[in-house]
Amino acid sequence: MEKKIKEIWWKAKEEISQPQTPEKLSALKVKYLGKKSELNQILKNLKNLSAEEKKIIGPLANQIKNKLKEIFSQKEEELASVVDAEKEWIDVTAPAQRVRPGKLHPLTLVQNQIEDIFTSLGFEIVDGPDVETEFYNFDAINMPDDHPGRDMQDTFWISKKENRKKGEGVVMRTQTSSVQVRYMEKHQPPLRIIVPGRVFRNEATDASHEHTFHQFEALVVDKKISVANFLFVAETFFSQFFGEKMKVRLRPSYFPFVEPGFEFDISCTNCGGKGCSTCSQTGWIEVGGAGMVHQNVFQAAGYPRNKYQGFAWGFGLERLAMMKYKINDIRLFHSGDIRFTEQF
Ligand code: FA5
Repeated sequence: MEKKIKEIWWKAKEEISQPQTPEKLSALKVKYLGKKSELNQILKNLKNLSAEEKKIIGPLANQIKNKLKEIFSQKEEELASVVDAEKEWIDVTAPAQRVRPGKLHPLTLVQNQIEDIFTSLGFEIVDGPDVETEFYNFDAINMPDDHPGRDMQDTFWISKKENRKKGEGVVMRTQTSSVQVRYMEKHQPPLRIIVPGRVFRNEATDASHEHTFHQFEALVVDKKISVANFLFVAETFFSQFFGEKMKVRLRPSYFPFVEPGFEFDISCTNCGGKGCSTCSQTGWIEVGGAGMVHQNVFQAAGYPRNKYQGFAWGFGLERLAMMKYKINDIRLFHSGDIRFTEQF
C-alpha cells in the first residue's frame, strides 16, 4: 500500500509538470484528488486496515494529498498568468493608427497674432461680458434711448421692459465699444487697451455678414492724443499683421461715440493697391470704424470734460481673417466643418 501511494505521487507529479491547459489541469485534479481518485479510495478504506498499517498509511496518504493540493494550486496560478499575458499581447509590428492632430481655429490664430502685436506695443488685453446692460452698450457711449444711432445695429434684447429706467435693459452686446466706459470707470488715464470679443446682431447672414461675429476694440486715452497717433498705431499694426508695408486711409463717417469719426480702409491685400475685383478696383478695403473719443463718453466714465483726448477703433476679426487667409465666405468660420479648419 505504501508503494502504491508513492507511485501515485510520482505519476501525478510527472503528469502535472507536463505542458497544460486549464481544462487538462482540472481533469487531472479530478483524477488525483476527486472523490473517486485512488488516493481518496485508500483513505476511505483505512478502517479496513490493521492498527499497525493505519499508523503508517493514514499519515502518508494525507501528506501526499496535501502535497498534491499544493502543486495543483501552484500550477493553476502559473497557468492563469500565462492566460493574462496572452490576452494582453500586442502586435508591435501592426501598422499604427493615423493620428489626426488638432488644429487651432483660424479665428484663434488671428486673435493670438493680434494680441501679440498689441501687447508688444504696450497695450493691455481687456475682457467684457457678452450679455451686457443697455447702459454700457448704448447709453454710456452717447447713444441714449431716443438716439437714432441705435438703429445702426439690430439688437438682440434679453430684457426690454416698456417702463424701464434709463439704461436698465439687457442686450447681447452689439459691439466691443461696450467695454470702453466699463473699463474707464475703474481706471484713470493714461490707458492703452484692446478688447477682443464676440458680438451679436439680429442680421440676415450672407457671405460677409454673420449674426454672431468678433470685434476688436482699441482704446487709447491720455492728455494729448491725436488722429496722427491713431494712424501710426493702425499702420504699424496692419503692417506687422500682414507682414508687408500697409497704408491706412480714413474716410469721414459717423459713430455716436466719437467726434470726428471715420471709417478706415487698408491697402488691398490682394493687389497691393493697384485695383482688383477683391477691392472693386479701388485699391482699398474697408476694415473698421474709428475716431476721437467723444467728450460725452469721458463724462459718462466720470472723467472731467475736455481734460483728456483719446482714439478708439473697432474692426471685425472675421473680416481680417478672411483677408489674411483669402476666405470668401464668413459662414465657414462657424460651420463646424473640419475640412475647413484643417487647412490652417
Ligand atoms: C462698430 O461696431 C463700432 N463699434 C466700431 C467703432 C469702434 C467705431 C470705436 C468707432 C470707434 P460697425 O458696426 O461698423 O462699427 O462694425 C465694425 C466692424 O465690424 C465692421 O467694419 C466689420 O468689419 C465688422 N462687422 C460689422 N457687422 C458685421 C457682421 N454682420 N458680420 C461680420 N462682421 C461685421
